[in-house]
Parts: sequence; structure tokens; C-alpha cells
Amino acid sequence: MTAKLTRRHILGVAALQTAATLGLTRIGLQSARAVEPAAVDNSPAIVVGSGYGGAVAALRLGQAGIRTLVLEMGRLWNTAGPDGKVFCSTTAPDQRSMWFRTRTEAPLATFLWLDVVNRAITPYPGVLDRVHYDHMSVYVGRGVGGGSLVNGGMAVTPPRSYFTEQFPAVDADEMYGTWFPRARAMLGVNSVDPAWFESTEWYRFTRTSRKAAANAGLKTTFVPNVYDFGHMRREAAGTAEKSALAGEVIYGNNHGKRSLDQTYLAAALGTGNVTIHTLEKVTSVTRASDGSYVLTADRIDDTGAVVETRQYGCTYLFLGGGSLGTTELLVRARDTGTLPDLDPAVGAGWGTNGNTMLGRANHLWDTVGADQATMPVMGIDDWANADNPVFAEIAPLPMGFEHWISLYLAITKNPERATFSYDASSGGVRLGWTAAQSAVSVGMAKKLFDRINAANATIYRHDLFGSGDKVFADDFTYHPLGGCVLGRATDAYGRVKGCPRLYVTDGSLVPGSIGVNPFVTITALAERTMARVLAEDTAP
Ligand code: FAE
Repeated sequence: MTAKLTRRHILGVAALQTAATLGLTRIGLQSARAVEPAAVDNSPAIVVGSGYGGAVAALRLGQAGIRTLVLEMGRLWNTAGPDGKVFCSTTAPDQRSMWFRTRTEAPLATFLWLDVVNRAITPYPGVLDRVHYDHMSVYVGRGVGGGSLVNGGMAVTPPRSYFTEQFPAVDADEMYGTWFPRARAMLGVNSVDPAWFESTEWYRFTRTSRKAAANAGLKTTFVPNVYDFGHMRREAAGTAEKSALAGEVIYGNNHGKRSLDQTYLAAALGTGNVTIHTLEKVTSVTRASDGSYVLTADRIDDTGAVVETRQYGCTYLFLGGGSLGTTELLVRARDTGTLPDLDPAVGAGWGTNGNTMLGRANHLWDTVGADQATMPVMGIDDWANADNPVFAEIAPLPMGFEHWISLYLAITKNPERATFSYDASSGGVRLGWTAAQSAVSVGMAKKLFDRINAANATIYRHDLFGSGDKVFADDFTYHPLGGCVLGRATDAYGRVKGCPRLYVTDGSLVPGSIGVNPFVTITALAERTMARVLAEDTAP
């Protein structure tokens, strides 16, 4: 599958490079001679967003010979800044780090309660956004590639039993036999060499957490990743420029990461049928009298000012704006009456994947190392524990010195769900998630880590999440899921109820929880949707 796409990949990568060199916001094989479009751009298909769901849709539409326009609100991350790098570092973040902020908002806000992590920055369309709701904030990636630009690359296939529990109407044989393997192959999933893992200083932090878990009788498991471990070993050997071994992750990786612009999106552009517009945010969707869709999009400049508002028309509309982006567009469309036939289930079924972050303090003899790779490769797997199912990613905390902290992102089986509602005063949406709903995740994470602390005679860190005494970060998630749940707001294939030829292909299809890091599931479900839609809906 990947071999067949090689020529397309090369063409697509060249198109991305040309666009970056010329500073274009319209990327395609013809981008170098792109002409100004007419007042309403009409494409047979439009894809909103270029994360996992959007990228799969774009590639499969392009391969099917369907001219497709992708509208992405973030920028193309392909041009080096004054320091010669595309992305800024996590230790000295600049404007490239965050989406229109005057100060960075890193997940770990403090060290020894000191405000030493965040920095003042100039507002700019940076790569990481933190979207704030009343009792929950959500980290998302912005740019060509969406979340793939900022995430930890953990490429986990969920346990089949939990997938079936969450998606009872989806054929699990087909998912595990066809769509998950296809997603993994296309994403370039690979695994750390266990022998190197056991010997390298860069994963001492993981081995120390594994030992602590084993002392509590808990099982750990290796987790694959899309970071190229061959590159990582060359970084360690000093023969390749460091990225994962230089602390790079949440503000982008300059090397090694197989983000979507290098995989699905490069292949999509290489079909010659796909064009990507950057810095264009879709603000509304309606239908024309002939049943086609009409989108309004604001084009912004680097200061965030709207420089143009355009309309686009299409026959087939694919929403890949992520759980937040897609759900907001649809809730607004239903509740302002531009798509009045949308189902009442639109906006519902949202969850945090049970995310809770926490740190433990190790004994002085249990060092975690000054050198830490930023790509997680192991999790504590207690999901099968019916009393308290938790899968906890062993997360890095690279500070360049020994700090004895073990950090974790716990994914708990929190059954709580929330609903987005339209807020007429702002024109945006509100999220009905409450602090009590987060407390459910914290309770589950605490139960597991109390056990680990008791077995090791260790304690929690109290100094990492702000000036107070916060042990569990219960106010943010990396894994927003749901809002347009498969089989409820859509049919069993992501076709939106009440709106023919409108499809959802992203994380909003997943009902609030999937038990592991979610992008492999999102990608596999999108592959399944696209195969069905192209076979049944787009035939002449
Ligand atoms: P996503 O990738 O968010 O893409 C949506 C795209 O649409 C973005 O590029 C938006 O800018 C764009 N967009 C949104 N609204 C609009 C609009 N109105 N007009 C135009 N464009 C729009 O969606 N998951 C894992 O599986 N493994 C990990 O290791 C992992 N680590 C993570 C670490 C961090 C720091 C973060 C933030 C997330 C992490 N995730 C991880 C989650 C993962 O990145 C996320 O589930 C996927 O990116 C979601 O994919 P979607 O296609 O739903």
C-alpha cells in the first residue's frame, strides 16, 4: 500500500515545499501557478480540517479522481524561522508555539510551584491551541496535519473488547482485519527496539516507572509510535539532528515524526486532485436549493485579522475539524437554522477519554535521567481490571536535569459525557462538562496510583499544576472525543442524519472514550467511512 503511493508522496512533498518556499496559502500540484478563484469556489468535494479524519478523506477522494478542496484554519508548517527551524523548542517557546496567545499555556504549569515554564509570546497562528470551556480545556493542533503536528505519536490499537463495547454496530472483524492494519501502515507506525530500550539512557524514565508498576503487581506494555525510531537512534548516536531527544513534542518536532503532512496529506496532494487552503476557518454551513452545500470561510493573516470572507460550494462535504471544530460547526448550523434537519444527537456524547495527568516523586536511588526521549513507548495496562479500568501512558518530562519525577497521562474509563450547546451571545458553543465529571477520572487514576505509591513507599508531586496543591491535572484533556457520535448523530458510516452527502470523519464520531490514545482509531474509522461512501454515494 505505502509502496504504491511513493510517486504520489514525492509529488505531494514537492507541492508542500513549493508552497512553503513561495509563502502560498493555496497548496496543490498547480499551486505555483494558482490563480485567484471566482467569487464562489465550487469543488465537487470539500474537506474541513486536515487532521486524521480530514487527511484520510482527502487522500481517498483524490485517489477516486474527485477534485477536492481542503480548508484548514492553521498554517503550513514547512518554513524555517530565523533560527533555521520550523518549530520552536519547548524550553524557549516563541510565537510559533501557541495559537494567538500572549503567553504560553503548557500542561505542566510549574516546577517546585515556580512559574518557570510559561513565557510571554507575540500572538501568531502557532501550532498548539488550548480551547477553554467552563470546566474543561482542550489541547488541539492547528496547521496542515492537525493534531499529528503536536502529539506524542503513540499509535495504539484499542483492545477489541472495548472497541466492541463502544461501537457495537461496527463489524469488529473488518476493523481488526482491514481498517486498523491499513491505518497503521499508512501512518508509518513502528516500535522501539526492546534491546535498545533496555540499554539507552533516553528511556531510563520509562524503566523506572515500569519497575514501580511491577512492584505493585501491575502489567506494562510496549506501545508503538509514528516517530521514526531509526531516526531516534541516529539522534542518540549523534549522526542525526536531535528532535525527540532535544525535548521537542507539543510545539512540533523538527525531525523524525511522521506527521500527516508527510503521510496521508502528501499522498493526497500527489493525486493532483487535492488542493489545501491554509489560514481559512469555516464559520458556517448551509444548503443551496439544489441540495449542494455552501460554506463561509474567513481567511486570516498572521495577526489573526480577517483579510477576506469567501464562499465555497460543493456536492459532498466532509467534516474533519476534530471533535471541537466539527461539533461546533454542526451545533451552530442546527441551532441557527442553516441546517435545521440535523439530529438532536448532534452536540451530545462528548468526553475526555478519562484523561488525568499526574506526577510521582521517586526515591533518590530511582533516577529518571536528565536525558529523556519525548516519545512515549510504554503504558501501565490495568484496563482489564473491571473494578477500576485504567491505561496509563508513561510520559516523559525532559528538563535537562535529574528531577526524580515520574509523569503519567492516565486514560480512565470515565462514563461521564457532556453536551455542546449553541451560545447565541458569542456565536460559539458552550460545553456542559462539570468539575464533578472530572472528579470521576481523578478518582480512578488515584486508585491506581495510590496502589503504586503504597507498593513503593513513594508520594505524589504537588508542585506541577499551578500555585495551589494540585496533584491531578483534572482541567484539561489531550483526547477530546465525541459530539457527533457514530450511529447516533450519523448513520453507521458517518453519514450525517438529515443531511444527504454530508459526512463526519474525525474524533467526534468516537463516543467520549476509547481506552487508549485515539488517533489510530480515528484514522481506521475514517478509512472505513471513505471506502463505503466512495463505493455507494459518489457513483455517477
Ligand atoms: P484534529 O487532528 O484535531 O484535526 C482537526 C483539524 O481541523 C485541525 O488542523 C484544525 O485546525 C482544523 N479545524 C478545526 N475547525 C476548523 C474550521 N472551522 N475550519 C477550518 N479548519 C478547522 O482532529 N493521540 C494519540 O493517539 N496518540 C498520542 O500520543 C497523542 N498525543 C497527544 C498529545 C497532545 C499534546 C495532543 C494535543 C493530542 C494528542 N493526541 C494523541 C490526540 C490526537 O492528536 C487527536 O486525537 C487527533 O489529532 C484528533 O484527530 P481529528 O482528525 O479528530
